[in-house]
Amino acid sequence: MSETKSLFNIDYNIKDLDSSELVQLYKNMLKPRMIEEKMLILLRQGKISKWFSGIGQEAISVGVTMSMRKNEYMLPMHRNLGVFTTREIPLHRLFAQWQGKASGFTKGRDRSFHFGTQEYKIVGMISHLGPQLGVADGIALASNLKSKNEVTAVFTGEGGTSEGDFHEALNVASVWNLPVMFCVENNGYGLSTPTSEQYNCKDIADRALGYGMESHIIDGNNIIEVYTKVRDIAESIRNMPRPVLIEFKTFRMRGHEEASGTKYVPQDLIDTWAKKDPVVNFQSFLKEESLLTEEEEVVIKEGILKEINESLDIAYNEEVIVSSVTEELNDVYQTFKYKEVKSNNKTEEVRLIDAISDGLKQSMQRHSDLVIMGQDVAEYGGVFKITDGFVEAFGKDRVRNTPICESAIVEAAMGLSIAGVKSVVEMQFADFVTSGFNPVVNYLAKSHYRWNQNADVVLRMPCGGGVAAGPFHSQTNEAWFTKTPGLKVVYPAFPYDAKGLLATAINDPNPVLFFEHKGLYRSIRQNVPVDYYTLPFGKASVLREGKDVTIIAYGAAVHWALETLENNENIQADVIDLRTLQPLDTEAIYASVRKTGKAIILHEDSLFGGIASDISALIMEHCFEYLDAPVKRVASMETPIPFINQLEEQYLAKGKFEVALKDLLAY
Ligand SMILES: Cc1ncc(C[n+]2csc(CCOP(=O)(O)OP(=O)(O)O)c2C)c(N)n1
Ligand SMILES: [Mg+2]
Repeated sequence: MSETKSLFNIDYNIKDLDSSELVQLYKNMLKPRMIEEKMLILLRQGKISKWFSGIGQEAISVGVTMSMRKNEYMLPMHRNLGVFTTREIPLHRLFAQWQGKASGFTKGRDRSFHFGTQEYKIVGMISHLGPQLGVADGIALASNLKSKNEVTAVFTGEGGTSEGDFHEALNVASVWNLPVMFCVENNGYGLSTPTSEQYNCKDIADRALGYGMESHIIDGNNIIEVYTKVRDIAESIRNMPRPVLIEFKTFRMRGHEEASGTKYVPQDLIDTWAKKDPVVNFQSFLKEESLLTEEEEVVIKEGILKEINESLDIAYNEEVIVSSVTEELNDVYQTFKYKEVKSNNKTEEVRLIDAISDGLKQSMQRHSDLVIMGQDVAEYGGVFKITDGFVEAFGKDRVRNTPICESAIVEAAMGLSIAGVKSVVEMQFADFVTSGFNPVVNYLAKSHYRWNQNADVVLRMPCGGGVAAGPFHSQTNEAWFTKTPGLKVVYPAFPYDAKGLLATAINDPNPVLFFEHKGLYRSIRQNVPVDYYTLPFGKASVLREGKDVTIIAYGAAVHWALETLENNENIQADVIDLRTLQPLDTEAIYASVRKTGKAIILHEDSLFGGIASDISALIMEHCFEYLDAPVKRVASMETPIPFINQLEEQYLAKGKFEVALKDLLAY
């Protein structure tokens, strides 16, 4: 081989591969290369908008994809065209995707490689890079739970490894022993940033040690090495499920994206790596070994070119999407046909916390693969003891303690949903959702709209003040989520509603944030059906009826309003408990305001940008002629929520309500 070695810049050791496999590897690398060359021309002609080149990195996409079984999920990034082509997605569909045409994968809603397809078991990236890694964890967890012995392959660049998501995902995968191949394509740069400014260890593979994980370093430009090693690693993971970190050493031959150029890259580096071109070298090797003739080469190239051109024609000739407002809105959520399960007559007086716990338990019984994840939710029973006894009833597979990593767990929940498994994630406190904010608002919320993939996830959010717990254990942050299309937001005030709405939240295939007010957990009691039942979303409950004024509230504020009315028996008010904020029962609001002519909205959240503002605007827009006074909003102070009782009382809206209500009545 020494002569061979001097001829090629890459040392090919073909091991057990036969000639047809070798030629197949070559063809699979050539196709993305030729597509890219065509795209660069189209880019110059202004026919496509943006291009992230994977030229020089094809061996990784192709070698990894050929190591995977067709039913195993792959989560590629922006330079992994070879994954899509090796999975044999029809090129015209890829081109249509890039042009935003209907036969693409996102109905023109997202660009380039930002799409997934269950048909080809590919889950494309969101722009934020890192979240893919945690989503892979979830898919792999589903494989373990269903004893499927499948591998999940996820990609990241070396730049993406600096994101918290990378660390969280590797840690979770290791602690849970998930069958994931974490494929790091170390191509020297993250946009303009060289590796020396990105991380400070010798090899990224070294990080695996810290997570208690196996790792490998592979020459990413050597297709034989990539394929044979990854094939063996994948097979070994199938036999013994576990995570493996693989660092592929390679180089980004072109700019970050085509418009940005490569000025900051030293020319000698580009020249050195050009000699290691994975496609050119392998072609020379095959020819030298007489595995590929000049004529065969020509035939292969002509075949690919024909396919590219024909597919481009199909895509170009496809009509542009005519957008319809209805279709756009309909696709934000997966259709959910609410099924009412009626409660039987047997009731028991329970606290809010018991109702939630019982409801959750009954859903665990009804949905045999429903998984609960959260910090300390297993043997400890959760910090509020909602899941006390669940491990004994359902086992540790389904009631999972998580490391402290909200991002990775929300991402894992997304991955479970992709693999068809429902989950409930307990945020220890709603405040901590900030550490998993990105996957909530960008992954869970947007996936159905983007590529028809629902996120069958309920996030339980113990929230709210009045418990002297200070700025980080008392917030009620529902408005961060009602703002984001794609999420549903539930906020019950009573045990009966909480239990029935939680059952519906779990049945609903869309992402639901389920707010549970901590101050109500043990203070509010009610007779609640003992057995399972459901309640519909988008239906407020009218707790009291009166002709003078409409009071609109949710959560703890409902109780503040009721208390105020108890102290003022002369006030005749409609009290509307919204119960769900998204969807919002606007009809109940309008009907009441049209009757009373006056509306006051009370909530625990601070005023600006709170839900009261939107409800006020809606009333103004829909009931203006019926109003006898300006709509009033009563909310907490525009400060963080403070710790000590006296400050907290001053902060909360509760103390301001009575005066505001009387002012409105006197208007
Ligand atoms: C959270 C986030 N921050 C920044 C960016 C902008 N951005 C997109 S790709 C990229 C570089 C990624 O580098 P690397 O992970 O090494 O992948 P490569 O492009 O080299 O394949 C940056 C900074 C982003 N998309 N998301
Ligand atoms: Mg990089």
